[in-house]
Amino acid sequence: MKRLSRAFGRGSSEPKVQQASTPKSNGTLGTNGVVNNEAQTEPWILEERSIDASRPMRVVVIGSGISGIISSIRLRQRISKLDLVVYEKNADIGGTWLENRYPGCACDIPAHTYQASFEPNKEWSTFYAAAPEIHKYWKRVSDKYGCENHIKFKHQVVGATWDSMRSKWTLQVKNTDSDEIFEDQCDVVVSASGALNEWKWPSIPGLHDFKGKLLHSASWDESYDYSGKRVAVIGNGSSGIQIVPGMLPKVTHLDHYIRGRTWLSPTFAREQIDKRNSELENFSFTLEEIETFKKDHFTYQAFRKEIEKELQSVHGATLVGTPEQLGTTDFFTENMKRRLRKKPELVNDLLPAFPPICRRLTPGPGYLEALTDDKVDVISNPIVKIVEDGVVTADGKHHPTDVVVCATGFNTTFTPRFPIIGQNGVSLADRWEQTPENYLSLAVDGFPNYFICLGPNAALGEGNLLLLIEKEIDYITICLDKMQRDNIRTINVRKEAVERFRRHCDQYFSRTVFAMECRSWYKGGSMDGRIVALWPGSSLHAMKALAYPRWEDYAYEYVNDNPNGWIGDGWAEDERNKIINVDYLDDDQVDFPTAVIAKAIESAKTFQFE
Ligand code: N01
Repeated sequence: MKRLSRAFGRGSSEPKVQQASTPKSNGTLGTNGVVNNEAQTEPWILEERSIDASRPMRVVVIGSGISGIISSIRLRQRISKLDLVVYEKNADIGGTWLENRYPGCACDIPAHTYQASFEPNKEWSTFYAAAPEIHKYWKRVSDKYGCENHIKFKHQVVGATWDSMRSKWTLQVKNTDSDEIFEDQCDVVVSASGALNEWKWPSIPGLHDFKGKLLHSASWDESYDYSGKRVAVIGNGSSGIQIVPGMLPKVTHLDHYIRGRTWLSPTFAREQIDKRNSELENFSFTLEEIETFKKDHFTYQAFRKEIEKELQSVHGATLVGTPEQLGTTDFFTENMKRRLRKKPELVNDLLPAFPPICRRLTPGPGYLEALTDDKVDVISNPIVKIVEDGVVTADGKHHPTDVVVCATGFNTTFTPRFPIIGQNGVSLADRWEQTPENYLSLAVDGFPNYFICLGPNAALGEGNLLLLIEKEIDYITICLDKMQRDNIRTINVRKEAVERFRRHCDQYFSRTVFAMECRSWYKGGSMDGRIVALWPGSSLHAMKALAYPRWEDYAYEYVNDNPNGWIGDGWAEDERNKIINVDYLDDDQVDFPTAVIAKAIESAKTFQFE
C-alpha cells in the first residue's frame, strides 16, 4: 500500500490556496459533463481547510473554584488547539472552599456526592467533610491534572468587552500584587467565578460602632481566638446553621439571632450512616473499611451510588401538592421535635409556616442539638441596633457580647462584579437590572462566546450540584467543539430562546414550594420575588437538558463569513499530513451492535415454527 501511495505521488497533492468568498469564475458542468467556461460568476465558498482542522482557540476561564478546575480539565481533554488561561484572584485554587473558613464550615451533603464524577475519593474522613478537607481534595485533583500550569493566581479580571470587529473578548486583568492592569484577548470567556462569593455586611444600624470583634462567615479571621467569649451569631441560613454548633464548644455563651424561621431536614443518607453504626452525622470510615474501598473500587462505587440515589430522590417534594411534598411537613416536624426534645419550648419558635424546601434545605448536623444547649439563647425578637458592647432587640433588651458574627449571606443579585460589555455596548449589569435573564443558566443573548458556570438559575433546591456543574461544563465544551468543527467565529444565543427560558422558569416555579412565602436567596433575598437562582427541575433533569445543545437556539457567524467552511476542501487533516489513520477499525472504536445480537438471540429463543 505504501508503495502504491508513493507510486501515486501523494506528496504532490498539496492544495492550492484560494481565498474563500473571492468571486471566481469556477465554470459549471454542462449536461455532457464538460466544464462550461462561460459560466456566471459565483462567490467561491470552498474553504481551503481540512474538514477536521480545528481552528486555534484562546479561552479564558475566570476563577479556579470547582467550576474553574473542572473547566480547565475538560477543555484540555476535549478541545484541540486550545490556548487556555485561568485567571484567579486568590493565591490558591478552591474558591468557596478556600475562602469560607468559619468554624463548622463543611459540606452539608455527603461528601461522596460532592466530588467530581471522575475522581471518586475513597478516603473522606467524615460523611460531611469539612472545608479544609474539601479544599485538599480539589487541590489534589488540580495537581493531578496539571491545572496550575494554566492558572494565573492573584490575577483578577476587572473588565470584559466584546470587540465585534475582531470577534474577540478584550479583558482587563489586574495583577493584585502590583496593581498593574493589563489587557488580554480571547475568543471565548468561561465565567466560573461563582454566585456566592461577594459577601456583604448586613444593614443593621450601629453594626460598625461595635467595639468587640466583628466577623462575617465568608471572611473569617482564623487568627482570632474566640475561646471563652460571649458571642452573637446573626442568621440561620446554611452558614449560621453550621457556625452555631461549630463555635459552641469553645464559647461561654452564644446568642443566636433568628429573623426568619427555617426547616431542618432529617439527615441525608441516614440509613447509610446507620448501617455503618456511626454516631450521629459525623461519620468516619474505619481504617479497615478504607482499605477495602481502596482494594475494591466496585464496593466503593456501590456505596457511592446508594448515597447518590438517596440524594436524587427528593425532587417530588419540591412540587406543591404531590404526596411527597405533603408528607414532608409532618416528617420534618417530627424530626425537629425529636432533635429539640431537651428544650421543647423552642419548637414553637422555630417551626416555619411555609413548607420545607422553600428555603435551602440543610440537615444542619448538630445545629438543633446545639440550640438546646444551656449556653445558647435563641432570640427571635428583631435586632434594632448594635451598640459598642452588644445587641439591642425590639423589646428594648440589651444583650452584651464580645463577638458579633454575621452569618448573613452574600450579594445574590447576580450583577456582574466587574463591567461586562457585550454587543452594541450593552452592559450585562444593565441587561440584568430587572432580572438576570439567561438561557439554561449559561448564556445571554448579545454576549457572544460568553458562557457562565453556576450563573443565575443554576443552583439546586435538591439533588446533586456537582453533577449540574459537570454537565454545564460538558455543554460548554460541546459548543466549543462545534465552533472549531464548523469553523464558527461567534455563537450567540437567540433572544427568543432567552425569553422562552425565562417564561418557562416562571411557569415551572409557580407550581413549586420555592414560590411559597419565605425569604430566600433563591428569590434574591425577597419573600415573593422571581426565583432567579434555581434550575427549573431536578439535577437529573438538568443532566438530560444539557446533554445535547439545541443548535437552533443559537445564531452563528462563520470564519471568513463562510457558512460552507465546515466541509473544507476534501481532505481530512491527518490524511493531508500523510498520516493514514485507520484506527477506526480498532475494537475500542468500532460500535459493535451487541444489543441487537442479544435481541436476535432472545427472539430466536421465543420463535415458534407454525
Ligand atoms: O446565607 P443566607 P448563608 N438582620 O442568605 C439573615 C450556600 N452554603 O451564607 O432568613 C438579621 O442563606 C437571614 O435572615 P432571613 C448555600 O447555597 C452552602 O447562610 O433572610 N438577619 C438569613 O437567616 C446557602 O443557601 C453550604 O430573614 C439577617 C441569614 O442571615 C448559601 O450558601 C454551607 C440580616 C442569611 O442566610 C447562603 O447561605 C453554607 C439582618 N439585617 C452555605 N440579613 C454547604 O454546605 C440577613 N440575615 C454546601
